[in-house]
Amino acid sequence: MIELKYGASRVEPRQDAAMQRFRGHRVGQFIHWGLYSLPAGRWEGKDVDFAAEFLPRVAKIPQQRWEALANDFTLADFDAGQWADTAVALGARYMTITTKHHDGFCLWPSAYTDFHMGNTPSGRDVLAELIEAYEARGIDVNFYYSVLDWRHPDWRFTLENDADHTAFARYLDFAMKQLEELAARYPSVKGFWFDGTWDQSVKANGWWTWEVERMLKERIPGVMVNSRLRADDLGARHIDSNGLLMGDYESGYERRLPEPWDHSVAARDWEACMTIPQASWGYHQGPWAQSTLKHPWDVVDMIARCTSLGGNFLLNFGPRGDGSMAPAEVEIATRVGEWLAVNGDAIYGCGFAEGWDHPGWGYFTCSTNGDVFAIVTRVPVSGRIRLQLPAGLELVELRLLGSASSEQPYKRLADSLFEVELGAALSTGPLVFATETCAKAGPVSRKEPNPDVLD
Ligand code: FHN
Repeated sequence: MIELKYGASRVEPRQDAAMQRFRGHRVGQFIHWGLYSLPAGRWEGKDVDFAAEFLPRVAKIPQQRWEALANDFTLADFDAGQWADTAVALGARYMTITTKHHDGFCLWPSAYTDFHMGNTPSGRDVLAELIEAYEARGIDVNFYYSVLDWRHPDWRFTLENDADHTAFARYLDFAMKQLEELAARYPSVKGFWFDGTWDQSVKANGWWTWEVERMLKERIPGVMVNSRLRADDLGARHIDSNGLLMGDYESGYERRLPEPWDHSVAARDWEACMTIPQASWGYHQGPWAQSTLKHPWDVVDMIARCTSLGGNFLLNFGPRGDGSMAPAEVEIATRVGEWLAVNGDAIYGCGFAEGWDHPGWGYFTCSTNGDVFAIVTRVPVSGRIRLQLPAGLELVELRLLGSASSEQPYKRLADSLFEVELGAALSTGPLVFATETCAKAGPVSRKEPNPDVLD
């Protein structure tokens, strides 16, 4: 073990009520909204085919012109209730909103910069409005905060000399004050989601990331902090130099998910975040983004995959510059939510199904009471799946969620192997079967070893 002052604060996952609540949520709504939502990936009449929130960098927009966008951020169509309704439609149990992204613009009236929502025409406290609307619907609110800040004069990517160290120390002080401010203004926030922490300057200041976590937890008991905030004494990120998770859950899966058979990830709490278009977090109006929107069943597949591996899924929305949600994203949310309304028993509060091998046709999930669900997201051309039970279990019943039929659409192929006929219900999207099993009587016969696979 390496002696670390700023490494992980625990060896085992958190088990307190706030953590268990977060773990059970499984589905969250991410929101990227800021000045970049106004140009929405287009500058001077030309589409810039890159993530919309990177527009000022990619299109090399002069700082003054970027800041002038604040005058157009009028919130003409912003309605916190409408956003929260979209989260309800999605079936999200929590929401994470960008309080400050890399361009430095703050969605709250910060005392430590002029570049904030309070200095836009409406001057509205949108974070307060959002918290009220979401919490009224039973949805937890978390804050995204970018440590990286392209605008702040003291931000440094690397620390080359004494002057850099001095400036960056001022920057860290500024960011700490902003975080204290957020915690004081919005004490019901349930978690902080940090980003922009990958530069050498931050990695060289692991103590600060540790101090931020400590400060937030002292001010808001139970608050969650993602691993992306953290660096240890030696600059290791997410996982400290002794292999232990820093923060409360691992947040390294961004626009990618673990392999479906990689059960090792289930040993930790984790969350994956995902865009609806291929690669933009902020709203991008061009065909580069709009022609790549995910199908609702792709999203369901990802939710099921994350749940089956013990992780949460945070689906990003990019509201438009006027404050309205993009209709195509609302439509996707609604379709996913309709599926969850029928099949949510297999997702909320569920996790890895110990002993059930990953099936090629989808996923197994397991509730806290041990109920196992078979989620069929990849239908074989035969319209049938093979259901392999763990050794020692007997199948008693299969119940198709959302169906009143008591028909048992399976037959035994071998000892613990069953074939399930999927039937006509397929058109309604991924099917979920609740399995009822019992222990087998008599000696347990193990699966035949596969001679092509080496253990
Ligand atoms: O650069 C950002 C990006 O804009 C977005 O905020 C995502 C969300 O996870 N995080 C960063 C890249 O890691």
